Amino acid sequence: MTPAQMKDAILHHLVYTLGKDAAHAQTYDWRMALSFAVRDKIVDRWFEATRRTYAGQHKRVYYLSMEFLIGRLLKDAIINMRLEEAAIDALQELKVDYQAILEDEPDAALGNGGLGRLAACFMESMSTIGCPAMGYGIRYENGLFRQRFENGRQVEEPEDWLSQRHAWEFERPEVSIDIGFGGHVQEIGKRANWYPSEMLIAMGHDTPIIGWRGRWGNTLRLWEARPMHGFDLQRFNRGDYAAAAEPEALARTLSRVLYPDDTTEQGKELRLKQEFFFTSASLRDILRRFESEYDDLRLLPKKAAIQMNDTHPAIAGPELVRLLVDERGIDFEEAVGIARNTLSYTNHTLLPEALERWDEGLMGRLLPRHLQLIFRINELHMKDVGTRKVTAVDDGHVKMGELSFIMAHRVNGVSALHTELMKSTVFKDLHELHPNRIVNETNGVTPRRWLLSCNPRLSTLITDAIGDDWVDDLEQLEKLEPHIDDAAFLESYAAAKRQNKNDLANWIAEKLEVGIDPEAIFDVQIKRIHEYKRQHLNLLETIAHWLEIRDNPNQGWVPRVKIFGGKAAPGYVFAKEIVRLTNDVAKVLNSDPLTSRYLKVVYPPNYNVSLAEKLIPASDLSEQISTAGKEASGTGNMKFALNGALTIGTLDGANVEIREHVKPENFFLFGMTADEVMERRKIGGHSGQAIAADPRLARAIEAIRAGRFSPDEPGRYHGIVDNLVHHDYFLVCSDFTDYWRAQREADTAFAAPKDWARMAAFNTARSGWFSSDRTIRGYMADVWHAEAAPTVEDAAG
Ligand code: OAK
Repeated sequence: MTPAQMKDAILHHLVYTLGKDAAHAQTYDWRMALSFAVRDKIVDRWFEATRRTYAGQHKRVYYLSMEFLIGRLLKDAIINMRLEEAAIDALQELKVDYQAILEDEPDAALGNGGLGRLAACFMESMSTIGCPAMGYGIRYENGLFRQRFENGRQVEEPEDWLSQRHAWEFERPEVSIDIGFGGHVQEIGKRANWYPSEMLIAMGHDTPIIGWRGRWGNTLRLWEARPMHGFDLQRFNRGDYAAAAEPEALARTLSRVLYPDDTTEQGKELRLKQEFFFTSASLRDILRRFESEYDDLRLLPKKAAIQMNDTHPAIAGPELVRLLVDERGIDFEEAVGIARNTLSYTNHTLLPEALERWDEGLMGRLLPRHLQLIFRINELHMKDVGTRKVTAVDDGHVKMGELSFIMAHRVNGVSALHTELMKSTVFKDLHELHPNRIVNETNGVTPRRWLLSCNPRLSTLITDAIGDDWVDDLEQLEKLEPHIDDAAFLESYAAAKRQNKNDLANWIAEKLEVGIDPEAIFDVQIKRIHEYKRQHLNLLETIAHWLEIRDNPNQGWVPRVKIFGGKAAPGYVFAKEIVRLTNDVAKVLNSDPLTSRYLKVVYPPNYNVSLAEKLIPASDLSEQISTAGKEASGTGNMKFALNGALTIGTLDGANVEIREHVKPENFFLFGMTADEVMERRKIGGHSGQAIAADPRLARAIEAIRAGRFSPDEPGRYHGIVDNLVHHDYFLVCSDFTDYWRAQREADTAFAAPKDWARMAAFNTARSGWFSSDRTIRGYMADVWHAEAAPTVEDAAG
């Protein structure tokens, strides 16, 4: 596509799709016009991919996920379609600011954190590889809340990404599926009829997901809840207007909001309804497609692989069995076999508070037939394995992890360490009964978004050095290794980072009115706020360091900017206190004339995918400091390493594998191992001991306790202090001393810029393995038994 053709296409959409005259068009109108122009190009390739999937009778992968944390789509689409030059030139001619257009797009924030972002990376990788796939989820009207700070405190505001027209989706009113809840069951022989008492409709909305070079395109189908019977005219005519609209409002509630809890289970009825709603709609859509092509349901596992992204879609097991037994007359045991061979399950956390358990009473009321089937599935499993030791139903609850395990032919962890911990802890008994079921598929990230698109300076440098094959074969980055010995290359590498840091410093000055020194170490911790992720460990080190600088302000300190980003779940009191403390610490430190040139703290509000794309390319140091054994994998850690930030981290999740790849000398390791953590917890008074042994830690805690960061309310953080001193389940105090040591090592290393640049470049060169393309190939081989289809030729740029 030439710039002139692009310009014509934009103007065409501006006038005929948006009904706007160029003279009056706003940024929004230009953005929509550009999006439609790009979308047109995508649609042809998307159709072609679908045609090929049908023609080749390829096995399809179905990724069921409650969350897809996509972020913005426009730039991603432009880059993958190789249309950037055309778009920039066309817009220049039209005198429209390209960057402003990109920034105008709201993030699609249909997820909380890691699990949702992983699903988005997987969708992009499956399209790049040419794996015929479809993502299924919920089209939340309100995505993850927007975060604002008011006097340092987090305030949540509703997110409304759909208040403007969404350029990337196609409404599919013809794909409307009835979903029932409640009611009663009538058993007739081996089958049953379920008569729900409440019905609503799931309507599909399709977003094309285009892969690199436009060689393949898959679909993300998101369900919107709609009422079965819209509006009650009788009531309206009687003048009861609110009641007339009630059924509609009630049904729509189901796809209204994303639950804002990351790795905590709330056990709410609406949540269970959301889970069943999207899972059932997806399965029935899958079966409808399958039955349009094949007439033998026993072929299902050969032609479809259904992945359950954590236990949120775990009702897929019993629902698929129900659809096969009650609606298609297949024998129960055979149905369980078909379902199991089709389904697989990914576990994303072992935190006890995250493991879903549904009250039997609630489940029986909402899904009476499913509860019956769960009991039968459970009995059958116990019979098959010859023991009653493990059970999916216990103590009046259905345990969704166990149910998922029993109903899946493969169960996977998301990093090597996490997978081993699954085998030895939560799924120990099940693993012993089914020793081949658990496999590891270490997470990955898409290099298109997380390097090519977000870091153009580094991308250009890489391409100049080794060509552009790295974009879809990220392990090619190893070819950079010989260049690392070249002083000129290293200088360019450092220059790219410096320019990214300058950009970020300017952005922070403008948005937060805080001046930061681009020569300082940019030390970044961005992720959900959670005790196990230990933002408070980072804060304690910050405070201790600040106090030490104050003791001796004229000793040449290595300047540092600590950057935090992340949201706390609205009901998670401790996490919200950490948010507030971070802001209070920032206020005191940034205005301290003795220290502020050496140490600043910035906490931009509303951390999201787009902000990550700004921060990561400008980072020097990546904070991956969770209590060992608690972070299943992490994926931010991979994005940082790829973009040349050095990690300061524990032996947790994928950090272990990152360290092996980038080599131990290019990684700041500290802290206890997962085994040591388990041992340490057994010691009564472990935190008191740690505090007594380290005066720096004692002084930092005392500063918080005495109200140095909350002079107007000295007791504000006594909750945090008490927790640290008396409980400290996540062993912040016990890891502090070693963390401090590693931080000082980072200072020393940063003071030798050439050595630092070499270590950073080595991180980039060795991060290729962390591409989600590699992860997807692993799933295709070990879990889905699916093959890539022959892809379409490259999109002409
Ligand atoms: C969210 C809700 C329930 C259960 C797990 C999560 C979740 O986001 N887990 C995260 O998944 C990521 C992707 O696998 C991992 O990288 C994170 O370590 C894990 O916390």
